[in-house]
Amino acid sequence: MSSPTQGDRRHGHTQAGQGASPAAPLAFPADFRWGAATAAYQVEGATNEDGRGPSIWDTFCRTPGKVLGGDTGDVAVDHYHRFREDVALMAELGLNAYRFSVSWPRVQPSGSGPLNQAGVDFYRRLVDALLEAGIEPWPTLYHWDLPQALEDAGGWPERDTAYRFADYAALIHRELGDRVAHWMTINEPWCAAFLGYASGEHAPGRREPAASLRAAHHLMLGHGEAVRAMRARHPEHRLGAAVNLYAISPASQAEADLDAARRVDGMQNRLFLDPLLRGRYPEDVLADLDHLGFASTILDGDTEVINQPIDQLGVNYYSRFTVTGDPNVTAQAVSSPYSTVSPWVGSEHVGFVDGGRPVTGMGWEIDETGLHEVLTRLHREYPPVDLYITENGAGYDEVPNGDTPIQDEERIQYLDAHLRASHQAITGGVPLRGYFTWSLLDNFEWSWGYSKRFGLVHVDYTTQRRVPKDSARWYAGVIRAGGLPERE
Ligand code: IFM
Repeated sequence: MSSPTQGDRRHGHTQAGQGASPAAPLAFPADFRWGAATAAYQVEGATNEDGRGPSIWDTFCRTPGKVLGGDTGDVAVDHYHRFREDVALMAELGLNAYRFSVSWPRVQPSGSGPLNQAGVDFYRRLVDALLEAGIEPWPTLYHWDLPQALEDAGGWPERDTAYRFADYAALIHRELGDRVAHWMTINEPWCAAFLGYASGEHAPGRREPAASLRAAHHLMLGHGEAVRAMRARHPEHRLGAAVNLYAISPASQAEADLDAARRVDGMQNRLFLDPLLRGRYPEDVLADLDHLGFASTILDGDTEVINQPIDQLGVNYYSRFTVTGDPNVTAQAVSSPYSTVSPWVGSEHVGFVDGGRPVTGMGWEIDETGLHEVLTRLHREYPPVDLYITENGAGYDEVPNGDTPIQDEERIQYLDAHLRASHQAITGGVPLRGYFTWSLLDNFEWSWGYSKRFGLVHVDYTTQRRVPKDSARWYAGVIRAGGLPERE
C-alpha cells in the first residue's frame, strides 16, 4: 500500500500517562460510544470451516507476490473460535460498543441463494456474547471480502453485484435484526474500488481504471439498496456507511497545487460523500472522469437510491495528504494509500509530498488537526447526520520483549491527540456520538500481511496469546473517566 516503515520520524510528544484523571476535564457526552473495530477477514480465520465459501481475499493471498511474506487470513487471530475470550477482553477495557464485520462468504458462500446457517450461527453467538457483556454490537456488512463467485461473474464493476449485496444485507438483517440496532453497510468504498480495481494492491488485484469507477458506483448503489431493504423491515434501526476521509492540503497556493487538492479531495472524499448525503456526484469530479466513461455507469434514479436517508455516518480517519500538481515533484511521492492509486484513476498528474509531520509505522503522517477539519467540514457543508469515528489508530512493527506488555507510547500519543481533536469538534457543535479505535487486536493488515500491528491488544501469531498493550490500559482509563485530562 505504501513504502516501508519510517520509524525514525515517529511521534515525539511527551507522556500522556497510563490513565486519565477521574475528573476528566475534557469530558465526552455520557452516552458516547467507546468502541474498537475489527473486520472479518482480518481476525476470524476459519476460512474453510462450517461451509464458508471462498472470498476474493483467499484467492488474492494465494497469488504469489501479492501479500507480504505470502501471509493469508486462513488463521488470522482465530477470532472465530476465540471470540468469547475477545469479548471478555473488551469488557475488561470497558468498551460499550464493538464494530465487527460480517463475512459475506461465511453466511452466503457463493454470494447468492440461501444463507449458510452455520455461518449465521457464529454471528448469533458473537452478538449474544456481546449483549450479555453489555457491549453494543455494530456490524458492518461489507469489509472487502467479496464472495469469489461474484468476482468470477465480474465483481463490483458489474451492476448485479449491488443487487446481490442488497439481498445478502436483507437476509442477514432479518437474522440478527431482533438484537442489533446499529448497522453499517459498506466500509471504505474508496479502498474496495480503487485499491481493488485500479492499483490492484488489494483483492481482486485488477488494474482497470474504468472498471474501478464502475465498482465505486455499484458499491454506493449496493449501500442504497441495502438501506432501503433494511429500513423496510426495521424503520427504527440506525443505518449508515463508513467512508475513509482525509484532510487534504495543497503544497502551495499555486494554481496547479490548488487544483491537485481539489482533484484528490474530489476522488477521496466528495465522490462518496456527495451522492450519499446530497444525492448527486460532484460536477467537477464527473468532468475529471469523463474520459473514463464514468457518467454512463450512472443510470436514472441511481443517485436517489444512494441518497436514502441515513442515521449515522462512519468516518475512518488516519492522516492528511499534501498534494501538488507540479509534474516535476511527482517523483517525491510519499507513503499514502492514495499515492499508489493516483497514477491509475482521476489524479494522473498529482504528486504527494512530504508534509513534514511525524509518521506512524505505516509511514502515514500524523495530523489530528485533519480529523477536526474533516469532522467540522462534514458538519458545516453536509446535511445533518450523527457522526461516529468508526476507525482511527496507528500501525507499527512491534516486537515483544519477553512477557512485558508492549509499551506503545506512540500509539497512546496518537489516540490521545485524535481524541482531543474529537472533543474539540464536539465542543464546536459537531454531532460526534462515538469513537471506535482501529483495532482491538493485532491482525492481518491486507497486503502488508502480519507485518504491521494496529491492535490495543498484542497477539502472538504462533500461540494466539492475547496480551493488552499499554495503550489498552490507557484507553480503559479514558473510558472509565469518560474523557481526558487537560494537557500538562
Ligand atoms: O486495516 C485497515 C482496515 O481494514 C480498513 N481501514 C484501514 C485499516 C488500516 O490500514
